[in-house]
Amino acid sequence: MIGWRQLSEFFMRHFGEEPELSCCAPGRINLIGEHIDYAGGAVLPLSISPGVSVAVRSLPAGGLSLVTDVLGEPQVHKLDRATAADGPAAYVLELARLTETASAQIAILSDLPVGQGLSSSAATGIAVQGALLALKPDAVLPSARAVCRAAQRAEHLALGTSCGLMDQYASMFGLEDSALLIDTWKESHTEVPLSGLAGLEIVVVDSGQPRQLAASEYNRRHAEMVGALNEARRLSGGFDCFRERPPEELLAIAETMPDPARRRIRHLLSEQRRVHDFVAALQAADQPAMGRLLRESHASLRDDAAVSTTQIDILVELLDGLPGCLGARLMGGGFGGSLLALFTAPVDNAALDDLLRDYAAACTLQAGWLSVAPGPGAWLSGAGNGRRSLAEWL
Ligand code: GAF
Repeated sequence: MIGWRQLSEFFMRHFGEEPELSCCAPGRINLIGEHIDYAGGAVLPLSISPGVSVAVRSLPAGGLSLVTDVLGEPQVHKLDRATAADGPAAYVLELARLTETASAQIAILSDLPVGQGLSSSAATGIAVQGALLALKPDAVLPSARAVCRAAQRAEHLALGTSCGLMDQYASMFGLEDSALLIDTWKESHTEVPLSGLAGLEIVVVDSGQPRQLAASEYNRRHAEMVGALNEARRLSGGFDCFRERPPEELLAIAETMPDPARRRIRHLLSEQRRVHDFVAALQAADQPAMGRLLRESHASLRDDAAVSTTQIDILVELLDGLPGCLGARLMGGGFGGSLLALFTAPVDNAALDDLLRDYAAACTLQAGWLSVAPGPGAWLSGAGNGRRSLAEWL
């Protein structure tokens, strides 16, 4: 994560003065529980060490100014409705509106790869709001959960992705030594210690496949899932969250429904079971079981959720065949983007590089990989101050 010194130098270079404070919010990986967070499912992400860092300074007037390295060559942008029609600038403008900030200088730096399923936009949503709220500690502050929901809403409105709450929640509440089992229906979580991953390396592989249609396809899967769930709710005589009903009962109902509704519900139910099985495997340090669950998850994402691509399927298969790889699967929204793989540490770099060359030859796509480590959830800091957890402060 980019620290105070580098961030405040960047801020001073563009605004000529020191920032007042900063907020840093991490990206996340999702161990398991994909495409179920918008349907009330329980999911198992963990926050990682790279993330988005935001420095701010309040102004009595003059509007909002933004400088960032994520919009190409850094330069100061004036943020108003006329100039920020869509994309990242509109997103930051929406986040400022949510915190009722009319005038401020904002600098954003990120060491989180963008578009690789590590949830850089959710981290931005948390870090921008955290920093702007910290500028006015005397105001009535929203709860940490409300900040997560606001970031989610801003993503819906400004970026056009009808995402669930997993990424924002993981970025806000993440812990260095635990994954979070998030109940997205109740908006609560329990901590699952990561000691069961000892001796493993968490590898994120960027497929190199651009996610141009990702938002529209993702939104379509979301709509299909919600539509299928509403139909199952009607046929079953009603429920609030699908987890109130025995999965066998809902599966039997799903089998009477036409495709794709049947397959979407099948994914929801089987992925939910895998999340709980993964928690048990993590607690028992049963690493082969974790690998098997990742492989099963990918099969379901490919066949029932239909969010994979031919290229990603090829890459998953290549990774699964690599000595030391326990299992691999598509991670995040899908339709390109990243994969998650668990490896017995240390990863054989040369073998992995060779594999990516084979993949490049087969798919004409340049893939890359990085090993990620867990990191803490969002925090506030300033010149000479220590860190303060954002979730605890709110
Ligand atoms: C994206 C979304 F932002 C999440 O809410 C989640 O639905 C994920 O895709 C798929 O599990 O990261």
